[in-house]
Amino acid sequence: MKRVSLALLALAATAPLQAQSLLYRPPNLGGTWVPEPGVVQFNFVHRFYVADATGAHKVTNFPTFTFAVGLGHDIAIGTHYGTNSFVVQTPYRPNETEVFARWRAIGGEGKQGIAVSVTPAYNFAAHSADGEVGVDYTIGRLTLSGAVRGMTKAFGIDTARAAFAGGAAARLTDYIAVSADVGSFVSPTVRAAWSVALNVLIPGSPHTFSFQASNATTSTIEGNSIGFGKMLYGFEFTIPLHLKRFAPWFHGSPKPVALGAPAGAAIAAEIDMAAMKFARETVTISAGQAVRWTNRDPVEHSVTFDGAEPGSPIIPRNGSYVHRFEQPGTYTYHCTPHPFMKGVVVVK
Ligand SMILES: [Cu+2]
Repeated sequence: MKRVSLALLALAATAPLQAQSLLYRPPNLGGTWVPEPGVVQFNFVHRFYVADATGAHKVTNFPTFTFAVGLGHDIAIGTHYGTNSFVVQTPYRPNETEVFARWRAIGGEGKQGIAVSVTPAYNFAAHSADGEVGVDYTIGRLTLSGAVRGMTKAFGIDTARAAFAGGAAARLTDYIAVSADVGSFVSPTVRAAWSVALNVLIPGSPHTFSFQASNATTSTIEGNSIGFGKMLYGFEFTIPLHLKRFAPWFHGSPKPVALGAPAGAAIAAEIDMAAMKFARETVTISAGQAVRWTNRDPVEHSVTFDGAEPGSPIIPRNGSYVHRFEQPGTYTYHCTPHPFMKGVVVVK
């Protein structure tokens, strides 16, 4: 029994983020990810090249924004918006908007084995009904990805087209992965798209970041399938926004919570935690007296002693924590979530 629970613990420790992660997908593949219900996924791809023919080092940028919302049941809806697109040339459309729905029919992000998703989409620049079937196969630290794409009117030209893409992401550690992909239309006259990336999970956060090189401009089904004439460099940043985080906007102040020593300890000093600081950096009390900290900030804080003295749990907004000091001494402390918040209690 114990062994089983230990194994479960180990699994939980290495379980992937419950958010779209670049550690499981190469840059030009949509992958099979679907945001959790109640999560808005905001991803930002930015690619550029520098033209220095005239010595002016003009930077040309190709940003694509992704917004997607998880609706539950492995379904999401979203949009890709590329502000500098070359997908539709006649008539030239500088911007490209694609709306999509995605249903993950099999598997889950970061889970071992096969995952399959279906992504119907509409590209407003091309006036084309587009779609993608994505397949991921994850085995250990390797994820292989493939996609079959179809468009009713690719590039705004009245021709139905198909494209294929394949790639892989290899996780070197729990925080770093390398990935690459190639995608191409079923047409020798259309340049294939490719990309390579170094992907990182930002420790202690739900964010992933990738440094990439590619010849594809916009991150849409069409944009990911056609190469531009130049090599672009850039990055992608993934930001899951948990809607419940915004609850303080809509609810009043939470009820006060009292943590720490039972009432009755003589409180000799009050310290507010406000504006990400301990309002009084040093207080002096006598042995046997107590200090009360009160969190006036909208974020959580803690009182964590640098020495052996036991400290507080996480103190929520409007929470207070009382600690009684039995022995004379100098007690330095900090806030665990914000280590730059520091204070001292001197006990005589
Ligand atoms: Cu803090």
